[in-house]
Amino acid sequence: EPSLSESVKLHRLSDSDSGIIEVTLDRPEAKNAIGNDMLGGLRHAFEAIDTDSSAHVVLISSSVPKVFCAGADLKERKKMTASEVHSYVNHLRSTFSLIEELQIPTIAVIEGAALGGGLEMALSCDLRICEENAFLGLPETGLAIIPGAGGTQRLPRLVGKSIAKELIFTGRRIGGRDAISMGLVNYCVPAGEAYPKALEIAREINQKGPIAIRMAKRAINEGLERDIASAFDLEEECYERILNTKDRLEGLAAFAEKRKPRYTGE
Ligand code: CO8
Repeated sequence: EPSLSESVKLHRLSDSDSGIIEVTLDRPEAKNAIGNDMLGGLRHAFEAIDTDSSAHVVLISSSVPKVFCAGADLKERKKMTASEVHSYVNHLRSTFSLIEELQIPTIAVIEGAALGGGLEMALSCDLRICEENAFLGLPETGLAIIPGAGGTQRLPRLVGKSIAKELIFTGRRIGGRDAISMGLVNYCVPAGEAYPKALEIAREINQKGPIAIRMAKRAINEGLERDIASAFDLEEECYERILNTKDRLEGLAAFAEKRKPRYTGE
């Protein structure tokens, strides 16, 4: 596959896993800090994935031991003018929104540090799997800034207002076990097991009706932003969209014939 930037690799799994796409952060010398090159690479990767109807689920992983992502690149930041910082942060925000609004599910594989913008990226994903020795935090207030790429909004929506405030006000790093008890991650597993766990979940999703998965994600994400009556309307609209699919008929046929369905995304 083409390399999109030095620090972001895009890879499609093979054979029956070919609906699974892996985006790997690969900038060991800076612990996957998000510089301009990585930001451009992330944007290209997710734009490509969003227009690929054969992509069904995305893993976001790191090739760097003990690190998911160290957040914004603080060395590049130091050299930026005020207007460059402004445009960098806007680019970071819109890239994380692109991840969040991707039509297909995304899973962050957190094998180590997920800090600042690194945790904000993971918060933009649908699911998070971490290892026991991972640590997560939003240290921004210690740098006299606030989480500016969605952290003040996505964290409280995920773990509640009170816990989000404690994590943001103190900037404290928490371990994987605390993260699971707060509902910040879906699973906390022993070292070395996050990737296999994420792959197991990706495979489960990959076998489902692709349009159904897209509609389910849309109904949940957009519905949570609406009042309940209009959220039910949205569910109905998403349901209507799957009624006319070939895959729905294939699902019924497979059930009747006691075999596995073969979905085509039509
Ligand atoms: N930016 C740039 N370089 C970094 C960063 C970073 N965020 N993190 C690590 N590096 C570099 C180090 O400077 C070091 O470089 P060098 O070899 O030249 O000294 C190299 O990576 C290795 O780092 P360490 O020696 O520290 O490696 P360790 O394995 O001991 O520790 C950690 C790894 C835990 C990741 C540690 O490096 C760390 O704590 N990094 C800082 C993490 C941090 O504070 N991140 C938050 C940044 S703020 C942010 O993301 C805000 C985003 C929202 C923007 C909105 C603003 C308005």
